[in-house]
Formats: sequence, structure tokens, C-alpha cells
Amino acid sequence: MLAIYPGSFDPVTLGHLDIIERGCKLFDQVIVAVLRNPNKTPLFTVPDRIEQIRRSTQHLSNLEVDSFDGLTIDYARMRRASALLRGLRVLSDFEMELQMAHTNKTLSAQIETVFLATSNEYSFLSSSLVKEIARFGGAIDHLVPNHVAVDIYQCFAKTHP
Ligand code: COD
Repeated sequence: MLAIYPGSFDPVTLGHLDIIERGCKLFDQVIVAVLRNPNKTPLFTVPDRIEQIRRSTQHLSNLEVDSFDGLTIDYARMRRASALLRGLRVLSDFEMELQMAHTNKTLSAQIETVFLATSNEYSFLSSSLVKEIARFGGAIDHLVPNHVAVDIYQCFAKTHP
């Protein structure tokens, strides 16, 4: 069974990686799909984000990392996926996630959304929080892989030398 784990991953965090690792145990194959969104100004380009995820997941043989644009459900259909994988942290995630799951179900009844509850230690963690901490020079090494922390600090050093 193939699952798509779609998201922004700007950048990938230990919370995302926890979902990816657990998803790889549940499904035969998982594709992490990075959205190419022209309406957003991300910190990292899509190729950079793909590279960060690939470097962090070399030990997972049933994982592919790709990018897509348009609707997630169209990409999932094109890849012949059975499920969309999503993570849930707090109650506020649930409202948006449930709305997306129901909408996607109306667009393709065959593709299920599967939610994994965040691991306790990552329940507070988001890409935005990591960027905010790094912007003000705080420690992020316990929140993202080391090579991603280096990338983030380099980005902010360029904008705030
Ligand atoms: N612990 C567990 N899960 C986590 C954690 C954590 N610490 N951090 C993030 N997650 C989960 C999120 O809840 C989410 O499920 C997933 O990881 C990805 O998170 P992000 O923030 O990187 O990505 P999102 O949620 O911004 O991605 C949104 C999409 C790109 C999937 C969505 O906007 C989309 O599908 N866009 C394409 C257009 C489309 O199809 N629109 C219709 C949607 S119904």
C-alpha cells in the first residue's frame, strides 16, 4: 500500500521525521511530497527542502521524496496512492485536517486520509516555530536534524549578517 505524506516542510523538523519513520513502518511505500506553492515565500527552495528530507531519511528504503503542484488529491491519484498521511499535534490541527480530509474524500472516494498522532516530545513543534527561534539566535539543534540547523543559521546569517 502506497501513502503520500504531503506538506510544506519549510524546513523538515524532527516532528515530520517521526511521522515519516512511523509511516514507513505502516505502509509498503511512502512518498513525501513537497508542495510547490508560488503564492508563498518560503525560507528554502523546493530543491533545498527535498535535499534536506533526503539527507535525513537515507536509512528508509521504502521512502521517496518528490514535489508537486496543484491539488494534493490529483497528485495522489496520479501516483496511484491509497492514502494520504497526515500528522496531528493539537486540537487546532484537527479542525483544519478534518476539513481537508473531508474535502479530499469528496474529490476521490478511494483515497483515505490516515492520521498519526504526534509523539509527545514533538507535540509543540512546527517549522514556523523553528524559524522564529533561529531568527532570534536561539538553539534549534534539538528540533531539526543538524544539517538543517546549519542551513537555517546560514540563511539568517545572509539576511542578518
Ligand atoms: N508532529 C506531528 N505532525 C506534524 C508535526 C509534529 N511536530 N509538525 C507538522 N506535522 C504534520 C502537519 O500536521 C501536517 O499533517 C504535515 O506534518 C505537514 O506539515 P507542514 O506544515 O509541513 O505542511 P502543511 O500542513 O502546510 O501542508 C498543507 C498542504 C500542502 C498538504 C495543503 O495545503 C495542500 O494539500 N495543498 C495543495 C492544494 C490542495 O490540494 N488544496 C486542497 C486541500 S483540501
